Amino acid sequence: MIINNVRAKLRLGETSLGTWVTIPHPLVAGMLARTEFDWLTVELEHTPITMETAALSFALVAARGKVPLARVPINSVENIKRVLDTGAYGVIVPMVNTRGEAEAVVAAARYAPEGTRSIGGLFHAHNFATDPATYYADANDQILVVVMIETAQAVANVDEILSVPGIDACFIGPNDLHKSLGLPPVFESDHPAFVQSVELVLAAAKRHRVAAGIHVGDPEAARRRIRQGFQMIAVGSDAGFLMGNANEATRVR
Ligand code: 3PY
Ligand code: MG
Repeated sequence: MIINNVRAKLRLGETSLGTWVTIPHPLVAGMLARTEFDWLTVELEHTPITMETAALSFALVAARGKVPLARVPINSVENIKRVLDTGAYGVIVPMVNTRGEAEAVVAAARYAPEGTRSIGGLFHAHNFATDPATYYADANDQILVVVMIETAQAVANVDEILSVPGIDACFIGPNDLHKSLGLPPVFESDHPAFVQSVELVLAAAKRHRVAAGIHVGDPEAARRRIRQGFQMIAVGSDAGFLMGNANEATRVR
């Protein structure tokens, strides 16, 4: 069975770089899998990407030796089950605000005894280049479980959330976090409420030995976050890269 090397790296305290796949065609994920990104998150929260497109994207990314992740639309058993059963190597779950919600994520993502994930399917095993029996035996050691901390409530509850067994990483959504703090949504700001929230989450992640992650807008911000102690960094998105370069290309007149 293929090892989820992003989970392995994070457990060793190493840094891992990825981006968001939002354009609804598997070829986009497949192309990005030919870059140096370690992982690619298929974005199901804010895009029209269907399960079929997501499954094809997971397959192409895995076949190219990279780690396919899925951000689910909302924390539910159905969402988590479907992306894992169609071959994602991990889930990123938005808006996890309480310990109970974090426990529900782990229950949905891990097989018994750590959780209550239902047995079934074939695509998960194929993406890990193994058979279902081996997958069922090893999945709990390979699936990356990431909870998003992106509200003031989640920051207030961060110790209760991150102490739930079975969570590998937390991931800050800076836009939602700014909004929740009553600030305009952006990837980065110097607003003390935002800066302090980020530091609180980072310190809690260290205390509970889970990797800390964050979404940033550009490589310079990624370098800064890595120096600060973040391990799981998402830089931009496919659509952002496309529009950024397209706008740059028109700056000839
Ligand atoms: C946010 O910034 O709110 C995000 O969810 C980024 O992934
Ligand atoms: Mg968000």
